[in-house]
Amino acid sequence: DKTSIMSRGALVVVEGVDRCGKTSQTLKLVESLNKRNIPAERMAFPDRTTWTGHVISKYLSDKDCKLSDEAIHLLFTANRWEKVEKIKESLNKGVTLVVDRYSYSGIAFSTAKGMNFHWCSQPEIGLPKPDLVVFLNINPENQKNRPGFGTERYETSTIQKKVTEIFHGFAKSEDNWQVIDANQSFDKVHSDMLYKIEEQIKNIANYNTPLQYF
Ligand code: 2DT
Repeated sequence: DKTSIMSRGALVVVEGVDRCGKTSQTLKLVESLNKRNIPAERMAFPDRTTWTGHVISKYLSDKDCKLSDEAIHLLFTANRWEKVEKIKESLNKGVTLVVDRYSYSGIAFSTAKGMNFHWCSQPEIGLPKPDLVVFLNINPENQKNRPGFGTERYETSTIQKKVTEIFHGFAKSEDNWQVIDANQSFDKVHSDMLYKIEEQIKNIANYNTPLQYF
């Protein structure tokens, strides 16, 4: 009956380098979850539609846009802080969020430029901590065979290589990270991800796990 207690949604983040399939996989996940009567929505960072998002989009697409590394780093974080209320509201309504990139991309891309890891992590403190981070791990050979880089900032093999190393560090040190072999077929990657997410949703319901914060 309607009085049964509904549990909160899961905060799921998908991380991985360019061309690992993040966008198409996150879209497909929301579709599959909804088909199973699990309310779910997709979110992506940076969200280029907000005020900070406009500046970020300009910075990424226009190499003449001269923002200091610190300023753009803080704007990426502010772009997440702009969405905190929306994130909490959705989760509390029982909606699972499948998020394309989050704080880990923020830290990884900035430290790949040579910035200090500790400094980069500080403004993330207090943001909702994902229940699960799915890392789509693709080997460089396969990455090369997929459609090429675009023209935006950071779309170079040097940056992508460094970011991959930093992601592997997170996968080792963070308890909420799960590595998925993204060299497999699209459908296999999808079902592996779906399995992990459904498992997470069940855990939250069974143990009534509260949302955590960085
Ligand atoms: P997309 O190609 O996924 O739109 O990302 N980035 C992203 C950062 O440098 N810091 C961040 O906090 C986030 C979320 C990664 C655009 C680029 O922005 C980078 C690639």
